[in-house]
Amino acid sequence: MSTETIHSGPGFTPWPAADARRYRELGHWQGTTLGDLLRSWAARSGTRTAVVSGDERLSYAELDHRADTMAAGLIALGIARGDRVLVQLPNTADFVVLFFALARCAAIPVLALPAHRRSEIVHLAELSEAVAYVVPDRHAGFDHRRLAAEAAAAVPSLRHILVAGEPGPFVALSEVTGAPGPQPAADPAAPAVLLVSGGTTGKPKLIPRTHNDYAYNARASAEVCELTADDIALAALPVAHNFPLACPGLLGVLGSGGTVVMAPAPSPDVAFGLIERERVTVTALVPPMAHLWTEMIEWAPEDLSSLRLLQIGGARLDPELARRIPSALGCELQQVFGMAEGLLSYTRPEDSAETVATTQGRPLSPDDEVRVLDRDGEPVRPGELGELWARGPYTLRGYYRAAHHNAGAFSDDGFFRTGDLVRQLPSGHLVVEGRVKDVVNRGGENVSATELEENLLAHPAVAQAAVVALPDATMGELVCAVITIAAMSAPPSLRELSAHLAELGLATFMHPDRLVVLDALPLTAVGKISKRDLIDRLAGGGD
Ligand code: OOB
Repeated sequence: MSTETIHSGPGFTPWPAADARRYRELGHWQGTTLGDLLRSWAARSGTRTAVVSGDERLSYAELDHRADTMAAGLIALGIARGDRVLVQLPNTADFVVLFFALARCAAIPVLALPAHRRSEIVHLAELSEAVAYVVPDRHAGFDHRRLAAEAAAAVPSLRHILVAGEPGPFVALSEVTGAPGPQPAADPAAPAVLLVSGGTTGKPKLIPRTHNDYAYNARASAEVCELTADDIALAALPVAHNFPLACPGLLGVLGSGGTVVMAPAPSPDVAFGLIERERVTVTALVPPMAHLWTEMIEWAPEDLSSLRLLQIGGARLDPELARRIPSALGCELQQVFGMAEGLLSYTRPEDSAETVATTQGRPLSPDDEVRVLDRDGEPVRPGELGELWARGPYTLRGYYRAAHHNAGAFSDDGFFRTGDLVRQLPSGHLVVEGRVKDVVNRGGENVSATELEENLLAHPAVAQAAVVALPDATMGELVCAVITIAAMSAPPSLRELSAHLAELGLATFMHPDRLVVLDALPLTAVGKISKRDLIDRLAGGGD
């Protein structure tokens, strides 16, 4: 197959030639594949530790060699250039070796998260027409070989099931090796990876990220985070997610010559011990987990003093929690607003503490273009609320194999419609105010879920809050507040919460009609509060 066919092949929307030329001329796109990047990192940092996973420690040279031997094994299995391989591995050295081995076969990993189950896996395998599916034997109490058997029965394109660990009826990933030989040339402008969209509605979509754009994503992020070869990063969130993978994450740390420590879970009982043992300097979390860390740190005997930077992103961070983090955890905080589709926004080391606590930073690249538009597609006045649209050197121009959806998700001139409601401050900093669709339509009045959640969180007894719509025959939708209770507090009644909201000056139509108190809120595969699951649960009468 010629590179041209892959490049313009079905499902992938390349950047227009003029933009591609500009991004190359500006030095953002360097024309190197991820497989070749690892080779240059190994030449530079050969004996240094690249990856720590359990008791295993891989130097850069060992990682490079294992990627080559696994690539040879994959090629022997018939994995060819442009083939998609569904990968569902937890944070282990196997993930890293496989990721680079696939790059060296010019094959494309489809990065499922360990928490995905049958409906997502079958959908992703069908959509990508994956030829292979790679799973762990068991992870977090779940037997992935059974899921693999179901997927193989349902999706005819799946020719190989490879298992990290005990293979059962399938092939052990450890057996997929061979003497390193010639490898197919990959096109740096072709997709290196298909990421799974974090969207909250409908089935997940696939996001093609090219070698050029993803390498830039990781390199520029590493610069903003001032990573050096002395940094030791904890991959705490599932590393198949864009944030711990490339923002700057695994790829940014390896590009800086540092060490990545793979954590099997982000929870304090696992992560704190690894931070102490490996002298971890930087990690990334979603807000619910950051909240848990600040609660548990008081009781934890571990020494976290090596930590210099905690990145938090993926969902709205309560400014109160943001202000507490530096003193509670003894490190700097960075807010990261990002999306698998591309655009990243970071607070910077030179930002004031208040800017870090209350904004989601500035776009990563000087060549990121952002527009904040009203419902009619007109720019809002500076500082006003609108929908964020983005275009740039690492923001996709189309979802994979989604022509119909793409027609509504991009402007004619290639801006991606993020679905996020933001304000842009005169300094360029973005403040994310919620999702366009995250409103409850209560008898024609629009209630912003985020605004109500912020006000609920201001009540001392409320630890977490999520506002969702409940269908209602007369009002269309009712406002339902779901909360968890702060330690040592009594649950407030709906009437008490209403009084609290009135005191804060919130209009009566925004007050919740229903209150549900839960021990814990359901989370998505990466650990964000999952409103979809919450709505399903409420509909099922499970409260
Ligand atoms: C990250 O990526 P996704 O693809 O899982 O989710 C993207 C969506 C954004 O469109 C936005 O709605 C929300 O998650 N989000 C935030 C946020 N960061 C992401 N909402 C409020 N504040 C933030 N800081 O979640 C992701 C990818 C790369 C880096 C960081 C996060």
